[in-house]
Amino acid sequence: KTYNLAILGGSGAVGYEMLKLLIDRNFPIKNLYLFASKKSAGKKITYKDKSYIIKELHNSSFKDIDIVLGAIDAKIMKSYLPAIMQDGAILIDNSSAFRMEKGIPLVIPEINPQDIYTHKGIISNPNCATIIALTALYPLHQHAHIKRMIVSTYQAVSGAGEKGINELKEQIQGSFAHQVFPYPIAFNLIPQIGDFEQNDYTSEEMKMQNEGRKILNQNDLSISCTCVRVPVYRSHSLSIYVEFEKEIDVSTAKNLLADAKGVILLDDNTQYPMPLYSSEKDDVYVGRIRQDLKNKNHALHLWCCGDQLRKGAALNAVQIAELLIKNHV
Ligand code: 11C
Repeated sequence: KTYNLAILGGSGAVGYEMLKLLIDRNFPIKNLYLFASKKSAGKKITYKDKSYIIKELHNSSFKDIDIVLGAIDAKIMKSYLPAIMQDGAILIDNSSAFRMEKGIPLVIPEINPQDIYTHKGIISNPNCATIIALTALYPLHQHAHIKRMIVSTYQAVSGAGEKGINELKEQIQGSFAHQVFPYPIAFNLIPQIGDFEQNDYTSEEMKMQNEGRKILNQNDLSISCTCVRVPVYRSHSLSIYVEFEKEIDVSTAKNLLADAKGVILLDDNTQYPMPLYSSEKDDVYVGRIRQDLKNKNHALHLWCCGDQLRKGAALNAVQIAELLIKNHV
């Protein structure tokens, strides 16, 4: 069987990764349509000798579409939902629009693939930093059960899409103008991603706890985050302190991670994960695993890097689509 697919946001950084992955992973495609706003309509996107013309997104775009991969802004996504539902397509949405809604599965295929069976037309893709952190930590969680995490993120500019990449490029060439980020990002670090909430954390910082609780089905999970934008084009990095209910030591953690799906262990004190290695790769790289100096048997520190356009966005969505068709859901 083959399927009609639509990528919403086909002219953007995540949309392009979705296109590449569908082709490279031989997704059974009947027709593939790329949609975007009027501004990008008519643009030609080429991958592996095949070209796609971006079409303007309308409410009527979803006729005969089986699977919609959403890589557009949350508000715009919400406005198209009635049309998608009416035409009976399944939406796999990368935006934050529906992630925390009750009854809408929020899925990382390595962690909670079973949740796809509960979908009623929408499956949400978690936030990119959340996917990268949880993919790296889930094998340890299964062994020792995570209680608490303190996370600092180092997030690449492409987390803000193509326009984030362009802003860094222009600033490296000498421009000080900035529109996408609140301050110049070239040669700088900006400790704000998203808007500030009442508790002084940013929206991006709250996502890991809120989404983590839903994905792991654990309401008392405590995650405090500091999210920082860094002048790296691609791949988010995270420094994580993680406390467990049960005992765990470094060698057990390394063995678990060495065998884990979607994870590459790179930890021998001459080699460690860096965006340089993880960019344009599917796996999350994990290393620098150390025991906490005080909470010795129950807490670890580690460092991980993952391509947030791939596993943090497009790949996770395509994996969900693959699960759907494999299981005829
Ligand atoms: C960034 N993670 O790096 C953000 C973008 O909830 O999916 C993605 C926001 C989200 O800017």
